[in-house]
Amino acid sequence: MAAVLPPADVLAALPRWRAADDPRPAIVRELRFADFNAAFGFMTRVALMADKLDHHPEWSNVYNRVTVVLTTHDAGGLTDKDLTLARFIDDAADTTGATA
Ligand code: H2B
Repeated sequence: MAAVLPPADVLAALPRWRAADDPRPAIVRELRFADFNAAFGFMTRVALMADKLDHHPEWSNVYNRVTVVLTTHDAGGLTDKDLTLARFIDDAADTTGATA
């Protein structure tokens, strides 16, 4: 199983993420896109990668806004898997024109 990382280390490596309001060690990023089409395009990219990595986000979407929470359920904390998916999400957000 992946090793649990200190949340402060994970957050230091991911400037666009913050600690989630959650009893578990978890990180969150709130994104905004031009419209629903862009938001769903972003989610589609992330969904395909998440399934490939076997590491899935907890997320919600309202029109052009997407909130993503990452944590590793199996490990009970943050791991390299969250770092990897968060970095992919940051890249996908840039590519899809996220404004926040
Ligand atoms: N996603 C997340 N975020 N954490 C997990 O521990 C996890 C997952 N485990 N996706 C995977 C699926 C697991 O349950 C399967 C059985 O490997």
